[in-house]
Amino acid sequence: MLYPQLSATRKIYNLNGVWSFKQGAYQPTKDSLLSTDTEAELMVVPTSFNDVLVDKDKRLFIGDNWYERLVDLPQLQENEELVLRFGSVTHQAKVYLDGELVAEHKGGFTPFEVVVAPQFLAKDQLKVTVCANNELNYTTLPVGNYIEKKNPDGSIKKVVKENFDFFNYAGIHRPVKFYTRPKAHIEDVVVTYELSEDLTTADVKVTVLSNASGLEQRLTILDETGQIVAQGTGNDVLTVQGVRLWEPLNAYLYTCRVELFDGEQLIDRYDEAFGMRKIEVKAAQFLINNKPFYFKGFGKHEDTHINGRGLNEAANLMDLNLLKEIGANSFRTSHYPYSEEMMRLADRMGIVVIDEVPAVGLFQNFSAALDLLGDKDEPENTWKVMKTKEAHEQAICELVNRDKNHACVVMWVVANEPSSHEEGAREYFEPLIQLYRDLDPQNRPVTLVNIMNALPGKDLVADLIDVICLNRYYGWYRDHAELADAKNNLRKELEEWHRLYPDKPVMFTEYGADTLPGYHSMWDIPYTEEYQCDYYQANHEVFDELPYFVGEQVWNFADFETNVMLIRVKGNHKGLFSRTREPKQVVRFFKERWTTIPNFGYKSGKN
Ligand code: BDP
Repeated sequence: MLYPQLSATRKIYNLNGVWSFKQGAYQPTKDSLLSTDTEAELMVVPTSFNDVLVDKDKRLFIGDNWYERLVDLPQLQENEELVLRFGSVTHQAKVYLDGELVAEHKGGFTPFEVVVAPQFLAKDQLKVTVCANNELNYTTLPVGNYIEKKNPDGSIKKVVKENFDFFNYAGIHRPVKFYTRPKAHIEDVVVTYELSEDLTTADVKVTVLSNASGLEQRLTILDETGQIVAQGTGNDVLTVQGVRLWEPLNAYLYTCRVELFDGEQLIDRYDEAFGMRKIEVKAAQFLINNKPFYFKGFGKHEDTHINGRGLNEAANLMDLNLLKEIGANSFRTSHYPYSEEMMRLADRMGIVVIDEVPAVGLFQNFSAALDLLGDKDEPENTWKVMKTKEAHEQAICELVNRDKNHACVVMWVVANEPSSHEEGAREYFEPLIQLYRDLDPQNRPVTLVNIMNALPGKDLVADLIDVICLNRYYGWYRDHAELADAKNNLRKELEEWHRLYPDKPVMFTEYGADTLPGYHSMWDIPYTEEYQCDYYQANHEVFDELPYFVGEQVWNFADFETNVMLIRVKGNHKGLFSRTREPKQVVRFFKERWTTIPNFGYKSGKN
């Protein structure tokens, strides 16, 4: 799906701002007006509604969250159509125009759009109503434990206990836009390229999806200065000489201009930025542009004060500036697809991204939720109780469709910490991993982020993926405050993975220790700033011994909001930065380490 862009043939109207809002029952009709409902209040778009409402029950409300506004309609040309587009609505959306249901979308982290049908364009004004439902259960991604409780008055209260370790923020999280496009238009652009062996020449193939027949497709590739470097039409392969590669922290983006012409008349134009780089996994190395890359970076969250999970572009830019400042080069979109705006920023700044679907919580009675669930029946087999296959397939399709052209994306994640050691895991994941491989026009590597319970030998899927990505907490959840034991056990486990899969690179996608800034100790006492440093030091000593260990992404970039749990002190505090992005002591330690580890050539691969 194309990101909305202004062009000679397309206009954009921003529908962000203040909308009417109500939780619970509302039936949009032709004449209804949410703003006149006695329970209606105001809400800003885009943002999570949770923290903005300043009321505990509303913050934790599960069910239908209604948004509505009136919009003055622009005048359209005879040959134009109007599209209503949402960057994301979390988690299930229903969209009504003048009270009529026109679109539904499941999944809270990917865009969707609907063409405004002609009957809605006859008036000057249109009523747009959106229902954002935030229920999660065993059919959705992420997975939630859905419970219904009885209120004293007999009514039902819906409750979702997250089967994952972040707060279930919801609402209209990303921009809402109207855009116009010609009725005969470009629907999608797929850019692939074949680089010569020395990476200096590229044969670029641009596949244009269009609903128009009989129009000429003109293709132009421009460099960053706007100079034309290749031109062609339709199915031509466009050859670019003297390629400037997209490199980590040294980005270079070309623009692929796609135009539809009727004779000499321009019908539609769309510019897609793209970078060229080569990704390959072999001999226990992760190669970018034929050079062994070392991942230095973070698992993150879309999480800021006030905005919750809503788009916060200033925070995004600040985070990537901090990421660069500390000497990092990458992040993982844990645990869901991040905004299109963030992906575009990463492309421009040369930040390497591991891209993840919201497949988190695929572990029945995941420990983070355990103390909330209380006395539950014995867990059954995850793969018998989860009914997430359909949602999972859809999430993969929509993610690849959205992010396929991004140079920053170097690998796909099929799931974070699923129960990959339980019977049925292989049958569940094999077709999903294959789906990524079938869909991705750039054939990027695919991984599954492994949980500590699925140790080598127990895990049932590692042979199907390209890179062994591990979330490990030796020195925190295991060997707590026993860093010498932590090192030994970590080394033992890594050696075992390498013995089983000698050709696959191994990396950490999570490791970390909760740390409360301002807590200090002469000794290695957990939660202190000193312990965080000692914890990382112990882990790094092991990483540095192993030639097949190709990356370290810490958990987490910043402290973030979670559900209330015994093991969470107003959120998860494993950040190197606080939630307000103030550095903990460990930041200096990382900066020293990461500015001395080169992006390329730090590890030699197999030993
Ligand atoms: C892992 C999860 C992550 C948690 C983290 C932690 O992937 O979402 O926040 O551990 O416990 O289980 O801090």
